[in-house]
Amino acid sequence: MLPNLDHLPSRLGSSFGDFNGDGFLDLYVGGYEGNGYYPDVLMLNNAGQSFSIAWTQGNDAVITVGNPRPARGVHPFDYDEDGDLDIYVSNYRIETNALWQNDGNGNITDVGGPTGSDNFLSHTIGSSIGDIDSDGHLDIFVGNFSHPQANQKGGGNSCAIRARTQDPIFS
Ligand SMILES: [Ca+2]
Ligand SMILES: [Ca+2]
Ligand SMILES: [Ca+2]
Ligand SMILES: [Ca+2]
Repeated sequence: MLPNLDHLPSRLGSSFGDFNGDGFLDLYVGGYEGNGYYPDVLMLNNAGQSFSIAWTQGNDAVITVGNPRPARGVHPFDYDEDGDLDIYVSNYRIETNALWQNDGNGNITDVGGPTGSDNFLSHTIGSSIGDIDSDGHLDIFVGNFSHPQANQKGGGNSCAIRARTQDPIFS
């Protein structure tokens, strides 16, 4: 059984992954916007029997102050190559994207800013993960909404590639 979530039409992205490493798939559900803004939640799998909400996003928006950043895409991957799944979240309303670093037990901390992956001042619709430059490290392709917005990052086409370096930092 899944916990009930308010405002299901405002849930545009979600993804399964074993975020606490117990062998059971957990679920990260993004919260977008509608008649208000809705937080992302991380649900942990109770040994294949049910899911419980273990974490709820705070009101971390900078542009739409007092609300959670609105998510449109959820992309788990092990960005720091320590064996656990971290989560990249594509956020709208020119809010920063999140890169939730996992401590291995499903406790997550946003390192989007420190890692250079937050793609500040862009409406991100969705992203994709892959080793774009074939150096063995997973990179991020960030798909941004392209209405005229002089201060969007990513140059003329508004999309951006965030290539992971050794550190791990994205450039
Ligand atoms: Ca799990
Ligand atoms: Ca990791
Ligand atoms: Ca980790
Ligand atoms: Ca790469």
